Amino acid sequence: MIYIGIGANLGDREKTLQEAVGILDAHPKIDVAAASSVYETAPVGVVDQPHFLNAVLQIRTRLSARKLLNCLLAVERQFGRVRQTRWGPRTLDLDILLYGDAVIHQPGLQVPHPHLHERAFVLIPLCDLNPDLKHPVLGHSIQFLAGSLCDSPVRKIEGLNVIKK
Ligand code: X6L
Ligand code: MG
Ligand code: MG
Repeated sequence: MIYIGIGANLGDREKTLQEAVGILDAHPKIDVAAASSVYETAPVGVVDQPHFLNAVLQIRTRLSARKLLNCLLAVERQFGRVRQTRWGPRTLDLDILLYGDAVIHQPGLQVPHPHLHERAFVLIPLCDLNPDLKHPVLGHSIQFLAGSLCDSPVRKIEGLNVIKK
């Protein structure tokens, strides 16, 4: 199973998430199979920036991890993402969290995502989709990792779905 983290903290965050998921799902080689709830989350890394909306998608694709990454970066650019300060605010962030059990260390591409196991804004939404999923390196379940968090809590936004049906 392939999981993508999606986040935004600039502009119309809700609209951005929904449109980005629509664009991904419209790709001939990507099927968005499921989406978590949407969460409002306090910024981590650089704390002096707007709050994020974060969610996690489960997708199906036959694209390699590298090809998928290139596709995600292209969608980020479509939403006007400019890379300025490290960990700074962004209109759209799309990260490969897990690519099945693959462990990848390449320039610009690390899977599982290096912060996955310690970030509430990833683990809590991932728990919505698959709490029993095992981290391919640490061996712990997502539910277990979510229970060991030190991050500030995330707030579920009721009635907001990134998949427009
Ligand atoms: C020490 C050093 C502690 C670095 C934490 C954590 C850096 C996470 C970057 C860190 C550190 C990141 C999001 C975010 C970012 C997001 C929320 C990152 C990259 N992305 N905060 N901060 N949601 N809530 O999607 O994840 S910057
Ligand atoms: Mg990120
Ligand atoms: Mg990213």
